[in-house]
Amino acid sequence: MSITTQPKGPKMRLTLIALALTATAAHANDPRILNEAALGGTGSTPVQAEIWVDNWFTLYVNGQELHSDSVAYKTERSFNAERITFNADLPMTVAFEFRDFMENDTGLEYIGTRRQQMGDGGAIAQFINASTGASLGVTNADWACKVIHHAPVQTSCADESNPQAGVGACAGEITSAPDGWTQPGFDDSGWEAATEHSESAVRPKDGYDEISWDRDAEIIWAEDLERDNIVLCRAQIGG
Ligand SMILES: [Ca+2]
Ligand SMILES: [Ca+2]
Repeated sequence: MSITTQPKGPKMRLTLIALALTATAAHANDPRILNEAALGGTGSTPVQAEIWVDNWFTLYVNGQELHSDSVAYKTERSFNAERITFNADLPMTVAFEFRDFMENDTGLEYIGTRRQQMGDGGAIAQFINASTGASLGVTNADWACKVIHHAPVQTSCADESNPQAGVGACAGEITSAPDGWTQPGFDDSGWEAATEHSESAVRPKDGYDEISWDRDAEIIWAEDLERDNIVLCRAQIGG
């Protein structure tokens, strides 16, 4: 009776390389990581937008709702990138509603668990002419933003054993979006400039690395990554 030993070395390495390639391909094709959609629409310029948001967004173009993050807002750890194409007339007004995940108006997540925390946001987007590849605009401090959900008012809320929305440290500053805020003619002169945040502060994950970001594209949010939970940001680009 003989014992046959499996050949090791090159064959094993090839198997590992094949497995790694398979895993990479599966990752890139996973719509939960990078969702691609052709939206059509009217307008004279074909546009491609690439967007990554922690955790969720809706995009309006020239006052019309165009697209929402394909991974539902309430999905835990819903990190993913979106690559969409559509037609638009330039210059175009792009307006995002960005949302950081929260379980309720305390602004907290994982409430009642050891992971109870405020959670943090962050968003980056770039727009190109899909025919020529020319950049139309990227997120940066030139964008104007308005916070419509800020909570909790004091960070100590995150340490409470039974945090109650609207009570004490867990109160919030919550308003509705201003009428017409997505429209090209809306006056955003009273809004704040977007705050640019570093990769090390935001720690962008799933989907972010699938995109080749323009070196000028910045991760934006309002000033407070943790307590500014719903942020409206807009800009006129492609002019
Ligand atoms: Ca988050
Ligand atoms: Ca938050």
